[in-house]
Amino acid sequence: MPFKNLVLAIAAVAVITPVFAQIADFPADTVAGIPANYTEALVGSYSLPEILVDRQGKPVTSAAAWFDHRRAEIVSLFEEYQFGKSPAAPAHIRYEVHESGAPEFDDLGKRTQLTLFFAEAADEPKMDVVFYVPAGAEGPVPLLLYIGFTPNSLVTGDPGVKKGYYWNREHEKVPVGDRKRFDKLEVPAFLARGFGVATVYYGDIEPDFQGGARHGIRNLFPATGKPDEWGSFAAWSYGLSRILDYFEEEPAVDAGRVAIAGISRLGKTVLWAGALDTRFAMVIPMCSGESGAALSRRNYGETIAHITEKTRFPYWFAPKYQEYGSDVSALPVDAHMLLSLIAPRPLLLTTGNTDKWSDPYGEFLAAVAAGPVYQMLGKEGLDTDKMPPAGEAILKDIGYFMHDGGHGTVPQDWEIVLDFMAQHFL
Ligand code: GTR
Repeated sequence: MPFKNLVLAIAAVAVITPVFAQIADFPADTVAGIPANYTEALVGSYSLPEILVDRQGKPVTSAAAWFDHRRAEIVSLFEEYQFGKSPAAPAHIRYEVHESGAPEFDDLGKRTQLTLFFAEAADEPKMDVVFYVPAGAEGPVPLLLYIGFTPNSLVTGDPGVKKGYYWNREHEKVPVGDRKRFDKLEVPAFLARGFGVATVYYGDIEPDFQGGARHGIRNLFPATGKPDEWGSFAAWSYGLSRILDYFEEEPAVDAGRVAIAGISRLGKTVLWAGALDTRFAMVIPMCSGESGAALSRRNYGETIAHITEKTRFPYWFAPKYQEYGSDVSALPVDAHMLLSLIAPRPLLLTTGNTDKWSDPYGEFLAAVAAGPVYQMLGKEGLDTDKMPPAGEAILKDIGYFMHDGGHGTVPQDWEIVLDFMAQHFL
């Protein structure tokens, strides 16, 4: 659309709708042939499924009832309708440590590199993990485990890290070579605050394309062909849990204080990983959006219809999820319930005020709606239904921070992550 028309369209929308203070309305757009709404007044009305009423219709009023059955009911609903059912954890994990405690970052930290194998006999698939702990640490340290879009050498920018392989656009696994660094993790910032930091490339667990399952860990398990067959999010989550299995055997890391973080599709991944595996002590989905922390029932930005459209990402989910693109109100779950599964553990959502596709306000509302579960478990939700302006964080047991900017992260997000980790882990 020419710029002048765009300005007029924004002005027209602004006149007829009360523009939500933090996020300016925007004209509709079309993705995969499906229109996307960016006007708050056109979101429509919806009612969220009750978190604290069980399947028999009984109110859930105590921590005992939550842990006794309601939480498990919600997990099964997400398995059945959204993410699919993951296999049980293996009895034993196989790994090889290639390097241990190498001094790095001007002696600020010590680096360890290992490869984790998913099968006892076969060497593929396998994932490379690198982690750093502060050089002066005397005991096991709390750590952030980051799942990244690129191999570890690119995420860390550390020339000592094994270069690795990545999946290119042609769906081939190729050496990193001199590919440029992006998806940057500031390792020294974590070390300086007394935290360890680890990273893994999601493509090592399973490549991200339709049919990628046969190159990844799902290939190791018989396909069920059922509506609740596990999708990529469940596969990537399974990989993260195996890294935590390793940390339980690693004396330098406190496996009881491991936070997980990921951006966008990997933000959705860490939410499901944290919901399934309660050993993760903190969960940080960054701009996770639709089918992550944002309410699917809001018709704003990406919807289930967009995300599961056949040319896009149906393979991320259980096949059944696709049925709800045309009728989200029939879906028995929504994002507020996914967030509630992290309770009572600390949960930090980061978003961006111009990242409309991911619906930052929908993430805020989901966090508000998950608050009663935190409160019932003796913790603090956001304790407000007033969205903070961009640049201002709320950091309770649920945290919410919207940066001024778009999809992804800005340096300020990472300062908030470090503050949130310090608040809960130190
Ligand atoms: C988009 C997708 C989003 C988000 C994003 C990303 O294309 O629609 O749900 O996952 O990809 O991962 O960057």
